[in-house]
Amino acid sequence: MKMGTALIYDEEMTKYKLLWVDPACKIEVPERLTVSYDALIQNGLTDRCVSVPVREATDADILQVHSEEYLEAVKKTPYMTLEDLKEFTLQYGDVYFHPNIYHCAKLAAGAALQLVDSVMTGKVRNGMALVRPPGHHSMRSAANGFCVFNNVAIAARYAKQKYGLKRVLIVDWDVHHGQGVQYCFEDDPSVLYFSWHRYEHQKFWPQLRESDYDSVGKDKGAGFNINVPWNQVGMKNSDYLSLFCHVLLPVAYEFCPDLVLVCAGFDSAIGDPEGKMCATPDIFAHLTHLLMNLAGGKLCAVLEGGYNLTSLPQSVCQTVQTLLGDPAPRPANLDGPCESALESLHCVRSAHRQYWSSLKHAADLPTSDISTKRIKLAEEEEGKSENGEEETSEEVWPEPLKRVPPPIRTAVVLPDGVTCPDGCKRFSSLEDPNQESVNKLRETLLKAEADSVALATLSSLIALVEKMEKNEICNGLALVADVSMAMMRLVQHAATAPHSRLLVVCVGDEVVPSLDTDDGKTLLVQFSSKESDKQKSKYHINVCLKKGCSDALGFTQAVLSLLLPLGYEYDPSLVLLVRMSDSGVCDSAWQQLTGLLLGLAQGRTLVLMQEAEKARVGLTASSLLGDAAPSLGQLDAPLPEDVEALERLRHRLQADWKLLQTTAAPDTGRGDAP
Ligand code: X5A
Ligand code: ZN
Repeated sequence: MKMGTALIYDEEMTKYKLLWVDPACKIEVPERLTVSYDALIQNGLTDRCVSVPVREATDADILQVHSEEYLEAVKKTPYMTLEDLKEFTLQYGDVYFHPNIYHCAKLAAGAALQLVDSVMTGKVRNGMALVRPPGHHSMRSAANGFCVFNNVAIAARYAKQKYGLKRVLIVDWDVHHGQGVQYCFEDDPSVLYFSWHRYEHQKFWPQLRESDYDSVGKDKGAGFNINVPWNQVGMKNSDYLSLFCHVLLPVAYEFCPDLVLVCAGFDSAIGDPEGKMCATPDIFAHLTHLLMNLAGGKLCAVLEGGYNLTSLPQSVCQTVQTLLGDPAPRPANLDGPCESALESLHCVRSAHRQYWSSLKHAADLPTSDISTKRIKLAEEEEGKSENGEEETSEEVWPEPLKRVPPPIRTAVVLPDGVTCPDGCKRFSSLEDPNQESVNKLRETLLKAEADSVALATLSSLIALVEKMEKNEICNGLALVADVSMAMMRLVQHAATAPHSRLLVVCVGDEVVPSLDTDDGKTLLVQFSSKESDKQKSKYHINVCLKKGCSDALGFTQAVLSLLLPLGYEYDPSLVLLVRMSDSGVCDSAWQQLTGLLLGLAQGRTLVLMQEAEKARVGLTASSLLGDAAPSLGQLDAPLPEDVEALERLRHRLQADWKLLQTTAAPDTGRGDAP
């Protein structure tokens, strides 16, 4: 099933540049593209992608978003003198023209359309277009912020029209607000636009009132525009992940897009002179991964900004390598979100809770009035002296490690008679000549095992886990007679390894034998429909859903806003996913869970299932192999009790797990409910 990744690039788009002195524009250089493409070559990624040629967007394509007057005006720029170009440029903000930019702008928009075509026709699963000029600031009748035509907005209109798509999600992770995209779809409920951006209470370019969290869309489009203002610089990986887990992903799954477009700007990465943020390039592997199971995996990333010529190519590589299906690296040093990020998160959730069932129980707005703060800060700014240009220390960060996927992606331990799914490797410890450690473990751990078949299975599991730890196998799947017992044995085994951190995710009501988890070497999260009586520890969490795991959306929301943040903060070295025979989980939700968990522990997930569930082997293996999970479909809102219970559980666990926080201190409002 796994299809390829398109890469669209054409050197022609490096053939325009700033021809005069303009400090605001000097960072938008042709090298942005060449260093990115060279890095892809260096990492062997271009060879792994399907190279798709660019084309020029037609007038008709461009007119889907831009006015005729504007298009006609831009058409004249190739024939202008330098003086005329300068003059023409002056009517717009922070942009420059060049005799060749119109040609490049047509190619940039056309590249986005070629990408949409490649994905929608099934030629590839996903892809990225490396383009200049960028697009998300350009408006119906105006160039702006280095952008001439709005590449992604044009692509969204095109996708809707040509392929009859009902819903398109646009994720704008560029550090600037794509106001052009917002204006284009403001009243359109078929396009959900999410943007986070450096804002600093309206002090940062483009300094628009309508970039704030309270611009939620208009008329029928109310709720379909999500702005996350960053009011401080220096946002880190945990701030970005927190926004994904607690705003974007819950809403995106509820929206259920047919296609995901990414305004993929990398000026939100560390070292960027515009963004001044501190998120490391590897975070883009996770942001990409987290979007790759929406829309059946149909994702098109189109380059926007990114001006640090070191972090830009690193971030591009992280994105493309993830699109290709390689496991993401373990995210470096995650802590909780900072206070300012929490305040933004809190405001956005609160502004959108009337539109999205997953946010329905978000807390009220913080009592400190954020808009008052904005006005006050704006006034303060007026009185300030002009020489306020703060000096910037050069940011340094380690180069991301090469991501070398294990030679074997998915190994399966199956009873005789169950066929091995395509693409997987049947695994048995008996075939392994080098089983000293297994034999030793067998003696110490498995003495109690009377049943020889069970014994063979358990030693295979332990051997498999060891190969996963040694990076010889990425992930695995096993059918076992007794899932609880296999789980216990693996937990005991993990406890003996020095650096092991095991995340155990149990799906179903079966009683889990109580594990000694207090040393932090194991984090156990169980999803069930049974309220648990005993007080669990920080490392033993029971997520109770009234409808159990059979409510696909309710269950997925719990995965997104509880399990993922816990998982990211815990940072396991291995994930054990246990499917109990009474789980009741539907196939698409199960595949979503499996796919999402692969973002943790470098994709090292071992799935345990009861033998009777052999009918689920194929689809589980497909998820482990990296196929996109099928989308859940547009579903009814989860049970309000379940959403509320989840909110309460999150609130209770917040003290121990900072990534579960969704409100700024001091905590007020309904989040406080017992
Ligand atoms: C695409 C993009 C930034 C413009 C900044 C102007 N534009 N100060 O990142
Ligand atoms: Zn930008």
